[in-house]
Amino acid sequence: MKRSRADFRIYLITDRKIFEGDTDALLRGVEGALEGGVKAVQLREKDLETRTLLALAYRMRELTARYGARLFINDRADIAVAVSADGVHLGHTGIPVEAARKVCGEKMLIGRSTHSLEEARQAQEAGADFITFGPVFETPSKRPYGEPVGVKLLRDTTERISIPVFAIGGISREKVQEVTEAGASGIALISGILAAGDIKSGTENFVRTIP
Ligand code: TZP
Repeated sequence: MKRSRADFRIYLITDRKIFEGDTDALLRGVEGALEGGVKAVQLREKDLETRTLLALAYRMRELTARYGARLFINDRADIAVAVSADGVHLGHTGIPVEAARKVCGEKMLIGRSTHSLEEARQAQEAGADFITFGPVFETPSKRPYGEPVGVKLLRDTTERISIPVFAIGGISREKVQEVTEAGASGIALISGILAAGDIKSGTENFVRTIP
């Protein structure tokens, strides 16, 4: 694995829509994943109003801290700082990495979503600690994330990038070996964990595959 402060291998991303919008159910689902061994969670609830998101972020901070797991906040560097998250995860529409670094300081980690080698290079040059790269495969909710980039482009990217690359998009247990062989340091996923019938044992299966 590439040496980095982003030393986790499974990066769980939240989506409360899987729980019909119920944030208590989402927190229970995330707790199941933490019990199963997840060590990094990204709170990604883009459509929540700021105060509601902040309140959820505090609860997520308390929960992840109890399990010794990292917490990242999607896009909102201000909320990440306010709740003492471990980092922020930036998409395309949010503030650039350099600006987030000014807000968050050197201690916090910065992740960046990327979809091409060029974006991956830019994220690294701008000082991101790690990137997600994808969608590698078709995702259950394909549309918003664009066309799958495929394993070959993932490999081309990991070979040219020195920060950790987390493969994202349609990652199931069966795909883990393929993406790690292509150089991914870890996997980032929503439905593979949160849509499982038994989230804890589903997560344990992932942890066995990518410890
Ligand atoms: N970015 C690219 S694909 C994706 C994001 C947030 C969704 C991943 O969801 P799933 O259910 O793990 O395919």
